[in-house]
Amino acid sequence: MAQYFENIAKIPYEGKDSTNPLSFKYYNPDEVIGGKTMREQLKFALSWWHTMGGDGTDMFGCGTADKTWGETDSIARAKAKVDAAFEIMDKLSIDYFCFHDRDLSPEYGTLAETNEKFDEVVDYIAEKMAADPTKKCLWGTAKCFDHPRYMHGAGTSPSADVFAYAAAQIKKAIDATVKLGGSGYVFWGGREGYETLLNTNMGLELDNMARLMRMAVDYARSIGYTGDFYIEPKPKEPTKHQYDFDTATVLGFLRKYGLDKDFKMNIEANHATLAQHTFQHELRVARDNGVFGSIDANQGDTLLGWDTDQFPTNVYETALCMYEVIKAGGFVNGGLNFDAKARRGSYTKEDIFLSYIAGMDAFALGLKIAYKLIEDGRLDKFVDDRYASWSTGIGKDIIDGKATMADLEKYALEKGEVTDSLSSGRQEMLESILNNIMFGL
Ligand code: XLS
Ligand code: CA
Ligand code: CA
Repeated sequence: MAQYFENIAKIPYEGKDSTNPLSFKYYNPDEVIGGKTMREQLKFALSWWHTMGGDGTDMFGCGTADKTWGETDSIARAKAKVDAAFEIMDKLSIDYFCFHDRDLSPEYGTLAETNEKFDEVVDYIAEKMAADPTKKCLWGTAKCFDHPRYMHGAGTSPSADVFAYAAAQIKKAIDATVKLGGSGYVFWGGREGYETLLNTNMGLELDNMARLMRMAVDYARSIGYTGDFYIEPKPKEPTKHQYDFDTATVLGFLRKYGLDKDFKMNIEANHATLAQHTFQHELRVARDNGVFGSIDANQGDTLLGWDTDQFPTNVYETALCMYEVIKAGGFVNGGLNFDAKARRGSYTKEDIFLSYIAGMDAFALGLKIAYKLIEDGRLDKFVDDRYASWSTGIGKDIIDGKATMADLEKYALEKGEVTDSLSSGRQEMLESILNNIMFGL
């Protein structure tokens, strides 16, 4: 088997004092944290689109990285990508991968031909997985936003023919996900949104999006799929307004259409930033509503208004993310998919490894810090104390449904001024505790 990265050996864990850039400083796959190995806790995944296909092309210039994998023929290239992906996963100790149908195999002249070639590549991946059962599919999805037919959306297209075409494509992507034993299927609303309401029947578009999701779930269950379905919120880009704006908006949509028992969230850090939320906010909304599922691990740039999909290196963010993941009970079918790309200027093969190492180490550190935060207990205790008035007296009566508006009026009239029942929010002290725990040098 050809090696695509012959100058790069399997990346070892060398610990925090190592200066070898091609080593992990914090990610030690077999180290046990919180009763499970890091590998089981973090469930890292490679994203096929960025890593195997993304060559740095942007609207100002062509690609800088060579992602042809030495092949010009399209099927040969698709299979070379598979070989290279498995080499990368092996050398980085990554167990999972995520894909769009068209990342694996492009479109050909007709849908039938496209499907036939796609099957050939999926079968090839299945063979590789049979030879190395440590490699698993975290989730699959369909790229219903690339081709011109999807210019006005897929499930929300004004054309019923385009809706039908998208359904056919999604059915096939579900088949592939099931064939590869995927534990998740993602709906990211690529162009499911609008540019102007002047030409848009928003009510019909949302009804149709729900219809497509209902059909997809029913079909997948009918063929024995037992994994999760995820919606991945994003507020804008490519459309001005994306219907799956943020977790709270998606929850409203799911509940309206009776889909809330069928879907969880795939939360992406950069999309949270675009929605002007913190990553932790989106995770908390998902956790509090019982719909936390999976994560697209990356980071945006707060100075830019677009989706930069950078590798995550901000340890404050990864720590607070892992804090939410642990509090949500950890990953079940989900994991940490690196929906991230090396910068256009980081174009060498080595940069693929260096960027994954940076992201994986940042999450390994985040995991360790999150456990320290929980074991330390000061933050949790502060929050518990802050809400102590809800476990006794009038607070408990309200929670137990025993207090009426009239009861509360009587209580307030008797009590007098209540400002003294408050105490300081101590934000600065808590941020300092966080620093103390993170950098307990
Ligand atoms: C784009 C999305 C996309 C989804 C999968 O912004 O992040 O890559 O994760 O379709
Ligand atoms: Ca994503
Ligand atoms: Ca993104």
